[in-house]
Amino acid sequence: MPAYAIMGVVNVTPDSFADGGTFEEPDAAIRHARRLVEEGAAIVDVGGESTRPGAAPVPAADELRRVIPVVEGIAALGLEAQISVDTMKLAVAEAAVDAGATYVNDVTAFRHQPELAGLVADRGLDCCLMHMLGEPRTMQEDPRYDDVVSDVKAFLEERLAAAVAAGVAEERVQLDPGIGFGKTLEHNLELLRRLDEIAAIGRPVVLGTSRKSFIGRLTGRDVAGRVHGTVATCVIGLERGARVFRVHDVAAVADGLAVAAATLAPHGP
Ligand code: HH2
Repeated sequence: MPAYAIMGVVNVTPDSFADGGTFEEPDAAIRHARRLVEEGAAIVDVGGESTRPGAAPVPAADELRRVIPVVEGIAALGLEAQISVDTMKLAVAEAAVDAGATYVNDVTAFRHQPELAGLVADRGLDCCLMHMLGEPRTMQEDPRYDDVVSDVKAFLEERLAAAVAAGVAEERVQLDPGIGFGKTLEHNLELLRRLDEIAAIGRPVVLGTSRKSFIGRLTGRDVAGRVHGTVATCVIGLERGARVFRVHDVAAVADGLAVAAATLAPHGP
């Protein structure tokens, strides 16, 4: 794996917090994926269910209808990028894999449907297991930890072990602290500050800070104005050991990471 990879977000939803409704039409989503790859994304992450705070679950039939034509369309382009499906549902992941996805990004870390681990194992897929406290509908209601970094780390170690026990090859697993998923502003900053402790688990760390509300809290910007703050979090994240950056603004983050990576490793990539 190269020093880092950018995962571009393709939300095929009416209600995602950052870009809901913008890419609801399959053609618009497919064009957007092509653009993100041209801008430097090595992975495109296609999702049909918003997990923003307060979001209601989406029935599998709706998620399938949103996601599958887009995965098929992106696969048909033959881009130099891996297709990821952002879902917690076995039926959606299975259909997406049949359509060309080779990466499963599950924000419940195989807790919603443990059978998802079997699919990842059987098909030899890559996966991302993310930490979330509670569920999207209620996760931002007074989240508490003993020590947020130790708690998230213990959770990710447990989910990694569960995935391996279900037959997933350890080298296929990436881990994500779940920025914004049941976390206060201070929890998010503490996780970012001490991300090296999560990286010490020994699996690639995925970081999803893009345009999130804690950046808005710090800068006073609305969602569209959070790109500079997002770049700052990615640069810090790279320095603290993150390897995959899940972002909406690929071109800006690619520039920031290129400069940061050259500075951190002056003798070559
Ligand atoms: N964040 C979101 C969704 N999926 N997956 C991972 N691995 N890490 C994240 O931080 C993460 C994620 C939320 O962002 P977005 O998809 O833009 O919004 P929404 O959930 O409203 O569609």
